[in-house]
Amino acid sequence: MTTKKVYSVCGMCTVRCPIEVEVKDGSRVSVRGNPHAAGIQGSLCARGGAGPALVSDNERPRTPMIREGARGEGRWRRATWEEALDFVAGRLGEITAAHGGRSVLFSDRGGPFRDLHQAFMRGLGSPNYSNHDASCARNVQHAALSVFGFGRKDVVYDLKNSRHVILQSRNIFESINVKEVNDLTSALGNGCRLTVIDIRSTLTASKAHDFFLIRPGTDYAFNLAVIHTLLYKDLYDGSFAHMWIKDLRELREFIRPYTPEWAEDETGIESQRIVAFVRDLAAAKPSVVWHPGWMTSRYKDSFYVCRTAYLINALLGSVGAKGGLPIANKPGDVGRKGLKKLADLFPKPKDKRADGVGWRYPHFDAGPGLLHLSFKAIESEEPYPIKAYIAYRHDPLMGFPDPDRLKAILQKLNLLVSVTFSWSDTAWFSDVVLPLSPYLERESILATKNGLKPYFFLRNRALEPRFDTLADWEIISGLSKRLNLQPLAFGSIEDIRKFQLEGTGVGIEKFGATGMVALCSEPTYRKREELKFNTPSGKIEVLSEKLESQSIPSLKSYESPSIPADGQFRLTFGRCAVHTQGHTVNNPLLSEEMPENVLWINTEAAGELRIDDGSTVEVASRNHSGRMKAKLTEFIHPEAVFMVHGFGHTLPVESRARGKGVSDSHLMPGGLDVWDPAGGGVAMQEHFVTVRKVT
Ligand SMILES: Nc1nc2c(c(=O)[nH]1)N[C@H]1C(S)=C(S)[C@@H](COP(=O)(O)OP(=O)(O)OC[C@H]3O[C@@H](n4cnc5c(=O)[nH]c(N)nc54)[C@H](O)[C@@H]3O)O[C@H]1N2
Ligand SMILES: Nc1nc2c(c(=O)[nH]1)N[C@H]1C(S)=C(S)[C@@H](COP(=O)(O)OP(=O)(O)OC[C@H]3O[C@@H](n4cnc5c(=O)[nH]c(N)nc54)[C@H](O)[C@@H]3O)O[C@H]1N2
Ligand code: SF4
Ligand SMILES: [Mo]
Repeated sequence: MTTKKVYSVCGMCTVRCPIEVEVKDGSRVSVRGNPHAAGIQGSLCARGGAGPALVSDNERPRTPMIREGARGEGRWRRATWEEALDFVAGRLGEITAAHGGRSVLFSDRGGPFRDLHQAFMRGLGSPNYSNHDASCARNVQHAALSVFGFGRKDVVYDLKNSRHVILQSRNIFESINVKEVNDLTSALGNGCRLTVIDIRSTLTASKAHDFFLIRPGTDYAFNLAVIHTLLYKDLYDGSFAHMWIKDLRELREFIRPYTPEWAEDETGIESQRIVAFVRDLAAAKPSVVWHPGWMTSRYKDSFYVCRTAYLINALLGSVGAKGGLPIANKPGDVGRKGLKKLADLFPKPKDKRADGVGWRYPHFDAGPGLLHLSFKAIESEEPYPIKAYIAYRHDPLMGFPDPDRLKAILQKLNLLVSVTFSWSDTAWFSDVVLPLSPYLERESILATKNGLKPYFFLRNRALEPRFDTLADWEIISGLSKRLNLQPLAFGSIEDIRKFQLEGTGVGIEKFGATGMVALCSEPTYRKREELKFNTPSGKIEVLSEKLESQSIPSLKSYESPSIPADGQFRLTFGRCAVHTQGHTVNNPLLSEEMPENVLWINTEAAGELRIDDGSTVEVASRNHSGRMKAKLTEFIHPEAVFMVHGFGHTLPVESRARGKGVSDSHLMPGGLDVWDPAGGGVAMQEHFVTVRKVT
């Protein structure tokens, strides 16, 4: 028996935890967290543990496929890689010859390996590289940019050293990032306080010292009252504010009417509880993490919830502080050189983005733009036609609201390509499916993790592909060769990695021992006096020139969310611990753990509708309905119903997932148009449904 150890990166979700894979006899694998990685120390979540089942799953695309029937009909022709890559490159060549490079749209899942994709898009001459984030964390990203001048990942959540952690619409023990779970667990063991603000009681809430069951969509009111209490009861960190917060006077003026008593009516949370909570915060400052949120594409004012969360951190002096939100170090911050960028192989495209980001909307981050606005550009052909779309590890037909409408828009394309390791609604609707090897069967380009102690890391191939699938770089190189993008037509992963490491002083052999190369020896915090913000004033800004110049208020007056009409509920959603979005529901192990989603509904509200626990209900929006089981609980706000996202699959190729549960995205009619022009995210919790008992 031969045993080998391979350092790699989990691919069961986008957190991408470092892993150690043990391979016996070239085919039997077991996976655990990389024991050398701080905060991971061998652990994985259930989904990470189910990685080998993804490899053994026969119900995934096993060869390239070219569509024969109508889009979505499911008639396919199996193709060789030669044929499939020739086909895609040929079509891309025709389309770019007729409409220019800018007529190609590409979206992926962001993250540390995106350089390869951005390089490919630059090679094609298209500015329209995008990602999923308009349906995830754009509001919090734009909030960070507006107050700090840098992005949300330029600060670290120093959970491990925190004295009080506040999770507001952040279900940390079920919507998992393994390092965050471990760090918070260890902090709780050391006496850290945990406060959870949610519309329902989650596993995370069950571990909290303080739990606020808030009326859905009123978090902004809650945060305004917290700021009011900090300022008017003089509980904030005055010396930090003096040094680093601009426009404090304007904030104090604006916040005057938003008292805890006022917030009580909005949020349903007693004012004395808010005041007592703020006193607890003040006692723990500056080692406080008020999490600004992750999946924040929820409301039309989610952007302002995130902005106020950052401002509260600033008022507590936690920005930059140990145990708070210290600044993340990039290689340059610790005196090292970063990886050489593949994107720099080609010049930056001159065209404006089709989604308007960077010109029509100068206050948004142009990096990945806003995908729902690119979809609009496909529909309107304004500012110019988009004719090809490559969805790369992305399933917008599951992850954006109102898939029927999106399908109608995608019909305008001359080419729709999906690169994926599992079937998805988008893959099924595509013209070509390019099957990617699951992460255990492929290697990736080198990547960087910024943080208190930044490091480079790599994903190695643990197994040879079972089917006719390829690695990312093989697909991109294959296309680049055919499209005459010679600089990107690398012949081997070693060549790519050599290129990336040029000038860094690090050789590839340095990755051998642990799969990672640390760029400094100890976690590095900055002194309070040495913080730097990239805003025009160099300080944390309450008033943002960028927003104000677009007639967007920096401090928006509060508007109360509408109360559901009689017989209706606000549709809310989130994640569960054992599935990732829509793409693990058919996983042989995880589908057993949780085969379907259920509808959380308040016991009293259910009683009025004569719905019993476990009975089947029909959930309906204007033009869609679905059937699922009801879960009755007093621990959800009566205005809301809740379901786990990612269910309601219909594809005939997914026998384990098909027909199980309900898709939340289908219950959001017109949802592509419901978005926030201040924060950029689609607002997916601005939809209402009816629920009735099925007899
Ligand atoms: N209604 C509603 N919509 C939502 C959400 C919700 O809760 N409700 N959640 C939102 C959130 S938080 C997010 S992040 C997005 C997620 O949206 P997506 O990113 O689209 O979701 P995933 O299911 O993670 O991945 C999409 C596809 O990528 C494939 N894939 C996974 N890993 C890889 C890989 O490493 N390489 C390649 N090439 N393919 C891979 C999967 O097989 C899957 O088909 O959806 C958002 N949309
Ligand atoms: N197991 C697992 N872990 C994951 C993922 C996964 O798919 N599965 N996906 C990863 C990704 S892409 C993301 S973005 C993160 C998401 O991480 P989170 O943002 O933490 O995840 P969610 O479960 O979408 O939402 C968190 C909570 O918000 C609550 N909520 C809904 N409406 C309101 C409201 O109006 N006010 C308040 N205060 N709370 C509200 C929900 O009840 C839910 O418990 O998780 C990541 N980790
Ligand atoms: S959080 Fe779980 S699924 Fe996601 S990368 Fe880490 S181990 Fe894998
Ligand atoms: Mo997400």
